[in-house]
Amino acid sequence: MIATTNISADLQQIAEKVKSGQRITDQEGLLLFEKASLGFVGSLANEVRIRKNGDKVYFNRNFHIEPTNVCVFSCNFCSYSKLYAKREEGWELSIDQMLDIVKKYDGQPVTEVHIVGGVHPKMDLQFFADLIRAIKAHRPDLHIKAFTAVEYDYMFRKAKVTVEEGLKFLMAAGLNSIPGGGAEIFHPEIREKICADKVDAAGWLLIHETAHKLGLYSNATMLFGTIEKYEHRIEHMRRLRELQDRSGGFNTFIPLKFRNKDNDMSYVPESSVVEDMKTYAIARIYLDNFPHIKAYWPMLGRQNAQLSLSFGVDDIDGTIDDTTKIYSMAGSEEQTPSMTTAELVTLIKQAKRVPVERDTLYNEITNYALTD
Ligand code: V47
Ligand code: SF4
Repeated sequence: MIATTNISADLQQIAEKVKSGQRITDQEGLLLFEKASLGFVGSLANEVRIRKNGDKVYFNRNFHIEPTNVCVFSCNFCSYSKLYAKREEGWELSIDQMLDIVKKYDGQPVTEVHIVGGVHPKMDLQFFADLIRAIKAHRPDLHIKAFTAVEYDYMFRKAKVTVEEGLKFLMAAGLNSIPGGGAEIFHPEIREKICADKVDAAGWLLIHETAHKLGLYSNATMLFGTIEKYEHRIEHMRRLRELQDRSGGFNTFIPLKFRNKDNDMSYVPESSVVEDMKTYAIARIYLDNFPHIKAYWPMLGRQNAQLSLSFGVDDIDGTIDDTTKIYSMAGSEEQTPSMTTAELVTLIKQAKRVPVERDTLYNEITNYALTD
């Protein structure tokens, strides 16, 4: 229950709207960022979370493959990519090497492989279709969530195919869904300053909308805490909310906190925990048509991921394993991001929530064994 003394009439009005299940406006979202306390937005986000997901906190068992960290783009916030010209510092895996990673999980109850990496000029549409086919041939039941809109934009343009043709080609090979990366901040002024040379907002949104039309689900991210203002975060979420109204194809929204180690934006201080939790909470309140809000624990750290469960989050991603480098290279506390299912379950139970293993599409998996 929110204490209604000492808060402005405007904030009270927002609280009443949210409690009665009404959508808030951009202006109201902005007011929450600018004027509301953490406790205020936290309580409201909690109400929305309970309405949508009860006390369930979802997790899955997945592993990552990062085909390369060589990238033709040069996003200023990225600690991970090595420019093509300096690729002696980078890695690039062959299909056989990536298949060997998949084989490491033979006999283990993982349900998803998440494939994402830099944009390598030699890894093309055909290469990735062959990779997907090879993985499916080895393990048909594994859900393949692969490639960000940034990677798709590059590989489809290079192959001279439309987004629809490219996605259909990869779906025929076995692609199952699309992760949310590459969205960053949609506003052109910010995009120009933090990731000028990769796909723009319209291109990112077109790829996700086309995927949804073809029956693929996807996620959406927002990189926050660089140089954007609150109005840019709201605008970003508005464009996602509008697309979701049209397509209904987004599963999860994932706010990603900027980490500042070893990149061209190291001069920008990292956001505070209060700011992080407020962002999760306002995302939960504003994005009324997104079923889930995910805290990606390898980036946030496991303790703050646990805390985020009180600020609208109902999903803390998966068990992952130590091949995920994009955050450890950017300074996350989690230098070897790996948690067993038992550790994840304990983390959720300590927050007095109910752990639920899910597959990528949020089908619940019952009777999970806590032995791994
Ligand atoms: O788009 C890069 C981000 C994203 C930094 O869909 C950084 O389930 C913070 O999208 N500080 C890729 N963030 C990862 C991603 C993702 C992760 C987990 C789950 C899902 C999903 C998607 O990583 C990039 C960019 O926004 N990123 N560098 C950095 N220094
Ligand atoms: Fe390349 Fe992605 Fe890093 Fe940008 S964020 S430089 S697209 S790997």
